[in-house]
Amino acid sequence: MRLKTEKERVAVLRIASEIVGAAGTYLREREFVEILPVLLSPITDPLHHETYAGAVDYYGAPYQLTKSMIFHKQIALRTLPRLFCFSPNVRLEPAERASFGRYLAEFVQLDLEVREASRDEVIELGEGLVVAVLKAVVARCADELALLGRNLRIPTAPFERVSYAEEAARFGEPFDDALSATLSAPAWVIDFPRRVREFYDREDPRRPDVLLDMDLVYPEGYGEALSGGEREFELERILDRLRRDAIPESRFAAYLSMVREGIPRSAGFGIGVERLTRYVAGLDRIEDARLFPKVPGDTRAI
Ligand code: ASN
Repeated sequence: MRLKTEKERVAVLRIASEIVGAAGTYLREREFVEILPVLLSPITDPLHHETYAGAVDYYGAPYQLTKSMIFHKQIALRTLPRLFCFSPNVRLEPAERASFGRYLAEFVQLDLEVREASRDEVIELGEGLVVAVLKAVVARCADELALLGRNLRIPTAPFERVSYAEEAARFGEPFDDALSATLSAPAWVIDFPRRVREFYDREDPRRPDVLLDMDLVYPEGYGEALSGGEREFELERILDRLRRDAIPESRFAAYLSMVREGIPRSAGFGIGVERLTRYVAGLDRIEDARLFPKVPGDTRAI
């Protein structure tokens, strides 16, 4: 649906607020510590697709607006074993992406990382988190869901897992929307090939070019929910990935000096708050999931 009344907008904002509260509670109860977001840094997620740079010149120093806190999560794990952050991300997406209804040039992701964790462990955590959040919304926002005409089904864990290679053979690439349209419960896509992902997701030591990563895909055509995986943490392997992806080491000098000192093995993920709100509230377009949305290409947004 598209929002038509202020009452509907209030209902969505209450649901979004419940999502943020319930997710934070779920993680705190499991000994996660919430850290404050970083918005400016010489290093940020290179992402796999092109966006406008988001560069800020500060006394000649090339700072960037955060695209994801992946590197800060890894470095922060030296201090805290389990952490999360409601992290504002600025990804100045090209205008063509507006038509998908699920991109914003500024959004918030719930980004988390766990020291010494495996992909299976963070998959289980993700399932628990999504189910807990949906249950909280159904229990506490029943009036809001009714007003929006949303009949939200609560999935049961474990969710189905499908491999990237099989789905690419079935639908072609990219396939998240086509796959999502066939699903009636969230499902994991695992084992992305190296060519479609960033250098920090860990390559399976036994299967070159296959990553130990995953996406969660929502049902009913709502598309991608979450991305994450196990991480590369050893200097030689990271340098090798940079070389193979033709990324100059100088771009990540600040990160590499931390890696040289040592960062822990880890796994984690980030789940988009507006996309989760869109799915929970049953919204056609992501701009209805928050106030002050920045739709790709819209330069009049405030
Ligand atoms: N936050 C994601 C992760 O932890 C990365 C991303 O948003 N690109 O894997």
